[in-house]
Amino acid sequence: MITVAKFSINFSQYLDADSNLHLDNQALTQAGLDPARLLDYYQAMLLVRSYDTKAIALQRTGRIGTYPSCLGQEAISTAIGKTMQACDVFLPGYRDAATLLMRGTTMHELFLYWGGDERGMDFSHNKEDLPYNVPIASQCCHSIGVAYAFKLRKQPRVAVVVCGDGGTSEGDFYEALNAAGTWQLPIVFVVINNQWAISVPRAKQSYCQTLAQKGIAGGVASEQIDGNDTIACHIHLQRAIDNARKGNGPSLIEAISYRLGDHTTADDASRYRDQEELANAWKKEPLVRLEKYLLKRGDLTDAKIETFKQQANAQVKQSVESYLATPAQDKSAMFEYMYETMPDALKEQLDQLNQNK
Ligand SMILES: Cc1ncc(C[n+]2csc(CCOP(=O)(O)OP(=O)(O)O)c2C)c(N)n1
Ligand SMILES: [Mg+2]
Repeated sequence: MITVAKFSINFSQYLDADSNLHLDNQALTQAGLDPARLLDYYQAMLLVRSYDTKAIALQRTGRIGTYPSCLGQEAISTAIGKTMQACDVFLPGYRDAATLLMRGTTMHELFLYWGGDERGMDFSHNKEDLPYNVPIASQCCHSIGVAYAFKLRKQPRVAVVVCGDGGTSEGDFYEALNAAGTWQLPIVFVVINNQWAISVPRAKQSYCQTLAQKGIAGGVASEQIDGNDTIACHIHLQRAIDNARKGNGPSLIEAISYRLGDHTTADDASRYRDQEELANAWKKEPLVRLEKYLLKRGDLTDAKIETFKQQANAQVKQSVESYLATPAQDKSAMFEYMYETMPDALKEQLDQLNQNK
């Protein structure tokens, strides 16, 4: 017997859970992570957390619908947005508000969407990014179409698609990996492994040692990183995106993180999740990890933190006010998005709606 193929999956972490950096300054500078850039990340994560907290409060008071919190995933999600170029295309799941915000989507737009108004997904900035995708992992197949178009047009652009640990069990995920590998498409797949798919824990999701190794089967360069380590997220995403842009093919990054909140506001995770596991996960969360590191370096002070928090909260408050002041669309709007020419069955329903007004 001979071994015909051998694989390994690397795991990378630079800023550990205790905020110690295992990377020399030269490598940090080479990666473009000077103090100003790291502070920019910190501020971005603060803003995302303030937005996320307010979104939950708005749901609790009946002013938006069901909402999926991104608490705990701020490092990987902001890094995706900050390492992509404006010309690239982002394909989100439903938990990727942080990336969309970094791409230029406004908070006002996100609140509109979660409030049931589809105009929120008609992005004012990143026009070619796709809207939130709720059917699990189908965005992976959409990313094949996007990246294939880039390749055909010979454009140096990259599609970045996110799915969850649960999403990696879907046929769409495997099919997309196979196509991306076979055609060597400019795609970066980011699997945000937050350890839970609603109430299904990672251990029951797949017998694979890593989710990253699923990419290897499709011929996609794959690795694992600490998704709560901003520095690892930035460096490895930048590398994968640059490679795809240069024509060096697709990559998959499994970002290890943790869903610190409920699955959505319609869930109560305390019914199925061990409180000790949750308490341990809080010790590894990304925002405080970066905060402690920047404080240690003297690049951040308690006074600056307070100012940044106030600035973030003020921005969120303003967006909430503009959202709440937006008049609702006419109910007929929900019939008008799907088809260029409305089919008879829909016309009938629209007529009924108008009669009942
Ligand atoms: C095709 C499909 N099947 C089932 C669901 C119901 N569903 C919604 S979220 C979810 C779990 C997804 O978990 P994961 O991929 O880990 O993403 P996370 O919510 O943790 O970010 C499921 C099964 C769905 N939305 N789409
Ligand atoms: Mg998950």
